[in-house]
Amino acid sequence: MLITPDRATVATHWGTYLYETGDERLKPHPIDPDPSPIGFDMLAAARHPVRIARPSVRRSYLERGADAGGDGRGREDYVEVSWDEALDLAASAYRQVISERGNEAIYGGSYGWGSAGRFHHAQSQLHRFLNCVGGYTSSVGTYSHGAGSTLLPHVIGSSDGLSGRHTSWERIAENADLVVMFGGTPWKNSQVNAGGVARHSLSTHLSRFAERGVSAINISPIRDDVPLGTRAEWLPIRPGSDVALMLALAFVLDEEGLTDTSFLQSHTAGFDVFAGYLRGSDDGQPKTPEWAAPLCDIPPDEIRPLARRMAKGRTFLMMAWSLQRAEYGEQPFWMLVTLAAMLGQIGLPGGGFGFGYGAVDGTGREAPIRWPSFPQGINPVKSFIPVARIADMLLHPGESYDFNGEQRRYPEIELIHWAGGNPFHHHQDLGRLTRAWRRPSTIIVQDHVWTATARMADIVFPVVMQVERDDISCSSRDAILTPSHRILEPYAGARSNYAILCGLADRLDAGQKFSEGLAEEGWIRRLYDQARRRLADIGREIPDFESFWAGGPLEIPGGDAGDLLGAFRDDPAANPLRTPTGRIEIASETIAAFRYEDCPGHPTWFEPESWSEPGLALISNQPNRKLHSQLEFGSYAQQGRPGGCEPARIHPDDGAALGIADGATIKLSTTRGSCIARAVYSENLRRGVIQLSTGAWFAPENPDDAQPHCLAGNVNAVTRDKGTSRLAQGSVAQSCRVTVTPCEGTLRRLDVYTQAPVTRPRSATDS
Ligand SMILES: Nc1nc2c(c(=O)[nH]1)N[C@H]1C(S)=C(S)[C@@H](COP(=O)(O)OP(=O)(O)OC[C@H]3O[C@@H](n4cnc5c(=O)[nH]c(N)nc54)[C@H](O)[C@@H]3O)O[C@H]1N2
Ligand SMILES: Nc1nc2c(c(=O)[nH]1)N[C@H]1C(S)=C(S)[C@@H](COP(=O)(O)OP(=O)(O)OC[C@H]3O[C@@H](n4cnc5c(=O)[nH]c(N)nc54)[C@H](O)[C@@H]3O)O[C@H]1N2
Ligand SMILES: [Mo]
Repeated sequence: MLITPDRATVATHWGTYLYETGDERLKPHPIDPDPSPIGFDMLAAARHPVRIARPSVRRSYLERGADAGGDGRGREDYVEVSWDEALDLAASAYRQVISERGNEAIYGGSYGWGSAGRFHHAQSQLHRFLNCVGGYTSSVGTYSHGAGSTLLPHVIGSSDGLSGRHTSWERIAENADLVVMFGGTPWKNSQVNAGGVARHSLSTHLSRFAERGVSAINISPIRDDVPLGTRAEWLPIRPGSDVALMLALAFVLDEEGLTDTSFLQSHTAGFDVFAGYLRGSDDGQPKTPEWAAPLCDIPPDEIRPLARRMAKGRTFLMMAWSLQRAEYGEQPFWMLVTLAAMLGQIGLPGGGFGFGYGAVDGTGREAPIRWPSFPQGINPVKSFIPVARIADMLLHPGESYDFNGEQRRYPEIELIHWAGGNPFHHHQDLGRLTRAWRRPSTIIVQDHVWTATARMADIVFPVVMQVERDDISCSSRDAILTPSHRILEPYAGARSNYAILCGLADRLDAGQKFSEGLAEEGWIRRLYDQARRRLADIGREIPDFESFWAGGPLEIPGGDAGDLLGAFRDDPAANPLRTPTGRIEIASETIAAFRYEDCPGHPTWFEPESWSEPGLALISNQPNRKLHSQLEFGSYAQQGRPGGCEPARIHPDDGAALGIADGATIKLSTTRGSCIARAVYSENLRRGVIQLSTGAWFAPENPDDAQPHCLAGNVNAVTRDKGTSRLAQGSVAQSCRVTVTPCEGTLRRLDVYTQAPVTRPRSATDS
């Protein structure tokens, strides 16, 4: 076993922390100029009563196996069993499904963030195991930017500028005059990055903007989407209407001759097709500022000067990922690229566009090498779904649906295995997911705590937390490699994902294939050595594993991707884009040929269907005090829930009109379900919206309700489950309106954060 040094580091998705022997809390690591408080209480969290202590099986599943059916999920209690018993039960379910239905009947998408670490990455562990036993139905895309990552390859030939190869913050800060931020760059979101954060840097970048006098404009329903200390102008736009505003900006550029026509001619395709729509020769409606104003709630006399300002100097257009997590979510991204193309600064230093600058820390940084990761192997099964279509798949097996030009069929799923995600936190319309989830015959979940998803499983395997295992951390685009040390013994009977899957693979005759005969330490050393060799290949030396392990974060100077599409700008003939025309496709013949009425061949304004629902527009953005639902039971997240309720921000004028006082308990309802929250008055929100972030644990008052009422405030009790369009089928989490009413009576005590649903521990063994 690896030895933990006296000054240990813990490298998480929310930052790198320091632990010295005897400490009760983690401390910020000196390398980090702007640490996140999310991680300080991780040691206490690791000893919390909602930890899963031992393998547990839903009562009727233990009695009758897969014949028990799924109706008892979410309604029954759990019985603790030995590791051998639990693994044997899971292995026999696997054998039965594989022999009777084939591997396609296993859903292993297992979407979710899990924990940081190149080796213990839960999803990679599960995927490798599944590939070793014949494969599985997988998922493609993300909840983060499923619409964007499907659309952008049609428009610019890749997803550059979305999840990597961004123009760096430094280039923008040094060259731009004006930065327009659709959806802002919230500090709360830049606390995290998948795989780890060594140095949080949003604050540093924004102070450089201030020093150079770069103007920033925050176009968002929420003022503090740009940190309040930043000198940013605020245009409080109506949510879901950014395409209308951008069309009006484009209209002014076109009308006033401010468009870079030579860039459009040399680097883009289809502007004339789009211009017919913009000018109204197609549909009789020119997209003027007067047309857009009632849609986006920004007056024409603010839209016109903004278009002129954009054309005057070096302008960078940023857009948050959340804008595409909405009905017709492909359109704002396509329109942003179009607007940037009309300004003609794409590829110039600090000009052009990019997505997600505030979504996570580290946007615009590039790794020196491709960091090694735990190898998943190859999935022999070709069946997949767009990730956010899970409930559709379970409710409509065999039915056809459209996706990115293909007509596909949903597979029939008999077994679901999840490790490192919490679909009963993350999916929309959880009442619908509950009905869907009761269909398969076996559900296996690995987690460290009794999440809503664990409480909806048949077989539950307890997993060690990050502070209970060793690993190496680094986000895939960062340049700082950090040891993450084990500082606590595993809780009760918990095991690592690796140990659990080794046990299962052994029982399915795939043990050697899965482990290659290596113990955990062997894999960690192997991954480090791979990194060391890849770095040596580019002339960079790093110490041997022992010195790395005893030391702290290791910084290898990384790179900078240059300006997004810079090479293409310099010479489009020599560096064409991977689109059919080799150019930026303002209109796409490929997409037009799909004939999707909800995603035609050029950027188009659609009024969201959700606008016809009653109530306030709901913004279910990312939470400030946690990463999604993780550590929600811990003290830092719970301190953000005074009175046991998740805060929902609302403008005082809306509160007064609805008879809701500041601090009152409220109910948010739709036809799909409802949830409880506490009203918090704020003038940092535009009127007509309410903000309830994600992350509360799903705690339906009655598991039999078709429209669940969530007592903990999980916003997905009310949201809509539908695809962005037939093109990308992404999540539309942000398109929802809710009726808000005062909530009378006393609140029922919530036990999801304090109690395990295990009522009759059998003489449990930790073996
Ligand atoms: N309404 C609404 N819904 C949304 C969004 C929104 O904007 N609005 N955003 C969406 C987005 S972008 C995302 S990415 C999703 C996030 O959704 P998820 O990624 O599913 O959320 P997490 O809470 O991070 O879930 C991770 C789970 O893995 C567990 N875990 C952590 N480490 C390990 C490990 O090592 N092994 C195992 N086995 N388990 C581990 C944690 O305890 C937790 O239960 O939510 C989506 N849902
Ligand atoms: N602390 C913390 N940070 C996180 C996460 C977390 O759970 N906790 N999750 C991480 C993950 S998985 C992801 S994918 C990223 C997501 O990153 P984003 O998708 O950018 O995050 P959101 O918080 O959903 O949205 C950012 C802001 O967009 C604004 N917005 C919403 N709708 C509209 C609109 O129609 N128009 C305009 N102009 N603005 C709008 C909202 O005011 C919101 O605060 O965040 C990551 N960062
Ligand atoms: Mo995400």
